[in-house]
Amino acid sequence: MPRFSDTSLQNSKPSVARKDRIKDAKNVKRTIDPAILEMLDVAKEKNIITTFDRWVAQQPQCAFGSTGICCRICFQGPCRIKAEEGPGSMGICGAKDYTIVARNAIRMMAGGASAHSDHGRHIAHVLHAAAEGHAPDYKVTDPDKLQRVAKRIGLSVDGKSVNELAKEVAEVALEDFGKQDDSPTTFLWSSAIEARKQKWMEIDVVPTAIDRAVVEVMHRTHIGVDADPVNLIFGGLKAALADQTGMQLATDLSDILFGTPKPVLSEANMGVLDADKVNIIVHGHNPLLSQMVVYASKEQDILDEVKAAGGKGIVIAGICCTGNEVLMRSGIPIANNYMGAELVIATGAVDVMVVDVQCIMPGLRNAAECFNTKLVTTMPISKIPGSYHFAFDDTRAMESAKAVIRLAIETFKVRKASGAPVQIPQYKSKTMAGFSLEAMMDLFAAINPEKPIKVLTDAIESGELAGVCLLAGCNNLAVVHDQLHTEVIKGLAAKNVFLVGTGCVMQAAAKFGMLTYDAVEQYAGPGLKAFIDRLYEANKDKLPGKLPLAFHMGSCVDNSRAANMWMAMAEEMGVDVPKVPFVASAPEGMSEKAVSIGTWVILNGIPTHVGPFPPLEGSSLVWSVVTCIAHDVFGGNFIFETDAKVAVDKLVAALDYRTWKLGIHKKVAAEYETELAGVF
Ligand code: NFS
Ligand code: SF4
Repeated sequence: MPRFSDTSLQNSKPSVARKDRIKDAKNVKRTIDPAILEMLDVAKEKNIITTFDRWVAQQPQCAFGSTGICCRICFQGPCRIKAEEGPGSMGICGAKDYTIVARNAIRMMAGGASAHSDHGRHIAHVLHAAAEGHAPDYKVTDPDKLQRVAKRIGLSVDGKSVNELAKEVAEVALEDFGKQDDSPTTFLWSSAIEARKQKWMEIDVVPTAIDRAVVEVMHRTHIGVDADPVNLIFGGLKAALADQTGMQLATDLSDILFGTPKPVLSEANMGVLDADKVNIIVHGHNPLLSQMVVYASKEQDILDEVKAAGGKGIVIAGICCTGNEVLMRSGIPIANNYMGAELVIATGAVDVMVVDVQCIMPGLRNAAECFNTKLVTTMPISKIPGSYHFAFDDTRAMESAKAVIRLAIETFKVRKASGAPVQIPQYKSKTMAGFSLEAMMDLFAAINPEKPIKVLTDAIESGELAGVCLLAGCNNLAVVHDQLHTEVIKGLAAKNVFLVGTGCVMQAAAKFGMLTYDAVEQYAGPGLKAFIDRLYEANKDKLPGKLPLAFHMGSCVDNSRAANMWMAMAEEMGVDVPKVPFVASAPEGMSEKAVSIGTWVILNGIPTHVGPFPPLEGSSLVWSVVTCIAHDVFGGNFIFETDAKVAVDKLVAALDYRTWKLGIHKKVAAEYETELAGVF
């Protein structure tokens, strides 16, 4: 294979110019999900304003804001960069485009790091409380994972009870938030390979504490502090690695509390609702709430109450990442992803939508009030005017969860008595999820018990697979909902890329039947199909069904599982991560969390595609840092591209380049009988 099979792909230029990027801006039906399309008609009929209407109303959006050159950091502003030269080329304080773009960008990273990490902190507090007996409804469900995590973070495990060890692990996690010494955060450091750690040290982006990294970003972006765009970005990188720390500990501790996911079958899309049952939607992110609702829904007293109310049972279905958490561990079906939340309410079938934190549209309340649906917030930092607030009490979690279900039973009775119309779009797809890294290694171990990960790296080195892609991220109406997700998946699968993923993109995949074996037959290239078939053959006795086209690793915090995967591959291959044929794609990224994840994925040495453009284009300097220079420094860079075909071609080219380079380096190492160069 030549070094660059297609040189036209080796650039950071998007294929579509900015002015042409938003297509069909006045069309409300910006989705390919048939259930949402059906519900948009209902919403129109009932005069319910949804996010699709609000998106159209916002067009055209401000060019200053969307390219990042609007500053509101002090209230002399807003300042906008209006000219190439002269006074209008700077903010009132003299800040140039690159300072403003870089400041705005790293504040997004700090926002993302805060969200993931605060979620992780909550879990660490509950694990600690559970270990001390103060949160009796939670317990260590996976003592083996507890042992593994404890050893990895350097604790001695001998002679300690499960609760003693859990308490110590939780304490180390909590220290990662606020310790004042200059050592790296433990959960990051214990999960990265030496070569990467060296790289991060060399360029001084190692976080010493999560809170500190975030505070430092807020400080350096205050008016009149840091004006150097490169220095600013490096400060943001530290916050991004703090984000990785928070995500690693959120995943580890969730597995310890609720179990490490194993392959499980379920279903996805609105057809999972049932008009004759009590329908509860869990929406948000933290499994502390949603998993407890799932446990409570199985208790006999609750089942009796449902029956007494005339219900044929309870449906619990998920939206967003908390939906992914309970899908992974309990096979709970998915109602939809982020963009569909209001339209799920428009079915009229939802009795309670219970939410915790993150990605919960305030607009849900407007939709809920048109139906019997009760919108219930549960967390002190996340309330919505006009909705119910049931403070979720960790120390009496089961009772709190039952209270939510009882409200749903009451609402169900009112719904049934009122005879209010219910229209559930009859779309749902079968889906397989539950692929923690442990579960994947287990599959690989059936082929190579000594070195499970070698099954994957060998398939890449033999050319059967082109590499691996992590699919991550949100929904964003700047593109047609779920279209880019599904197109990117199909494109990569056809090119024999092994697909793992998290978040709302995997919910899109689930809805469109892509987490099934049927999708393997339909979309996988011959190499990918052969690989998946081989995995299945070796494991069929213990699997609940044939393996899917893409492997669902969980919620967004579970991108840490993918990071652990590429670290394991790098270790096995004896190279640093930038040499591993691994890429990432957030086809419909949107949130601050997506910005911080994308940033640390790049810091890990992984080229990362993002569909909709974050506000960076206003500074050519910052643009070139994130799309080009980052590659020279870290081995990873952003690829911004709204055209699915071009995106797939660029991702595959990045994989091919790595495979080519690895081959050359191996040949040279063999010829000179030297070690394979560790660094990239
Ligand atoms: Ni991730 Fe998950 Fe979805 Fe985006 Fe929001 S739910 S944490 S941020 S929108 S993927
Ligand atoms: Fe304007 Fe400077 Fe204030 Fe930003 S910090 S709003 S550029 S004066």
